[in-house]
Amino acid sequence: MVPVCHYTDSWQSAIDSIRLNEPMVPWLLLALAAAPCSSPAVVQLQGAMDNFAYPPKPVTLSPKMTVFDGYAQYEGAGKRQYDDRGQDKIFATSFPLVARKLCSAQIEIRMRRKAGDLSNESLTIGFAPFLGDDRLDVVNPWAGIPVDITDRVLRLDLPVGGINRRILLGKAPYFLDIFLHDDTAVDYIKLTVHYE
Ligand SMILES: [Ca+2]
Ligand SMILES: [Ca+2]
Repeated sequence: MVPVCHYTDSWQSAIDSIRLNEPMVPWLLLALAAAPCSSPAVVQLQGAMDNFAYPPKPVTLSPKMTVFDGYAQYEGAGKRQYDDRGQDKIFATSFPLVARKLCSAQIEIRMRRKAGDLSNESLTIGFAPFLGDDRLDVVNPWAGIPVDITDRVLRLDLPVGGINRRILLGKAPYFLDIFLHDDTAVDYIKLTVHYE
């Protein structure tokens, strides 16, 4: 017989007592960790898979991404949309999430840089303004890529424990925020998740 896990009053009150800025206790980290994924993939695609074709396609910005200092300080033309080429343009977008426990999450980003650019680019993924545990991942998407390679598809598996913590314990609305600084054009981004 398959055991069934029910929330109990004590379990729920324990969750209610935890605030997002407090250290996580080991049993809660375990509860939020990924389980084996057998459910169908749920895919969100932003932009269009059209090889950076003009015109630019709109990004989606969460309320917190919109006011994030690192983004808000850039004026109109300094903000990049999908398929928006050129240098020194900040890119940001957000994917809406539902409050349902995930067992896997992956993003796929097709990106392009100027030939020969020795990039110090920075890709940040998490929950704006990306403080503490809300910064799930920070990478240089061009690290280790030869300078004559201008296009690549980056796939990243995201830490689902950190996402579950936000969407199950935090306050709505829930968005996964993506922030890219600042010489990389983005063709599209695909977010693929599996729910438990
Ligand atoms: Ca730059
Ligand atoms: Ca595109």
